[in-house]
Amino acid sequence: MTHIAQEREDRMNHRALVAALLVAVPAMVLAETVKVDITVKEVELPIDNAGTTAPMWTFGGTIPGPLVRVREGDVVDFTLHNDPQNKNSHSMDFHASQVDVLDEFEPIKPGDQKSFSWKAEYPGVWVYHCGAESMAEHVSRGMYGLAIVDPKKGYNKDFPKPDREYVIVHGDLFEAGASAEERTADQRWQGVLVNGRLFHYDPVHDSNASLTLESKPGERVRIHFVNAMINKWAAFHPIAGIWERVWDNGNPKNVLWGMQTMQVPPAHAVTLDIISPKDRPTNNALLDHAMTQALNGGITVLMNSEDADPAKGRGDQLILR
Ligand SMILES: [Cu+2]
Repeated sequence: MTHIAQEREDRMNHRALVAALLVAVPAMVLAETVKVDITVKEVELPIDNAGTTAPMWTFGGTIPGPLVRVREGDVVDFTLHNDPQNKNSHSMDFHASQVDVLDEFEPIKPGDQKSFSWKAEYPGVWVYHCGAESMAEHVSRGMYGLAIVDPKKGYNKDFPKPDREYVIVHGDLFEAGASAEERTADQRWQGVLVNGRLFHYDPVHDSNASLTLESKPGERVRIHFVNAMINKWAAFHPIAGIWERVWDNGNPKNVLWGMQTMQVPPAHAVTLDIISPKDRPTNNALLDHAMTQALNGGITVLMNSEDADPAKGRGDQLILR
């Protein structure tokens, strides 16, 4: 065979292979590269429903920081920006990544930026946080968020598609002037921030609360719960309900059935489903059942009624702000 004929045959074989792959593609979900940029901002933020503010440090200006959602197998192409207005160095530690703590997670100065990539190898719910010195201060001033890595296989009978999904992140509120050492020793602790505010979604304990989680009777509501408190374990329980299933770390392989109270250590996350009775409107209180933590901010009301707002728990309303 001449050189040219061989080349032609190679090209045809290559085309046949590409055609075969294209036929197979609709059944597969192709991995993507997802670009994520987050800017650290040191800002005054409201920490309760009355609008009381405190000096907080944040990813992107909110507590928690932006929800990063990708699919198992995707590559996250990440850039951290440290706003030039800030006074402190900051870093990013994605629990979902497997990299080098001294390289990717190194702190950067105000005005600097740092890029790194990581592959989402495991499905689940993963904390991210700042790891700059003192980590106790940076995290307890609000520098945390979460990444949800959806399973490559998608939903099935063992990991059913929910009707609604909500994110609840519990973090600490210390007195604004508490030092790094005091925070580390759990001194001058004031309460539990639920997605950045005390009693954020609890009009029962705070008459200034204007938001609650909502669902219709009988819907499957999936809660992605993150414990971002630096020293305290959370005891996450749905009053007047039962966790139908719980997936530890949010991984579909780690399933528990019919649970009451889930222990969630600092810097860990779980995914929990609750299904309310179909036949009548009901309410649940989703709380940290450790009483000091419940009664100092860590309670959320879930209202199950036919009037449930169809937008809540869907689209960009997983974290109610
Ligand atoms: Cu920081």
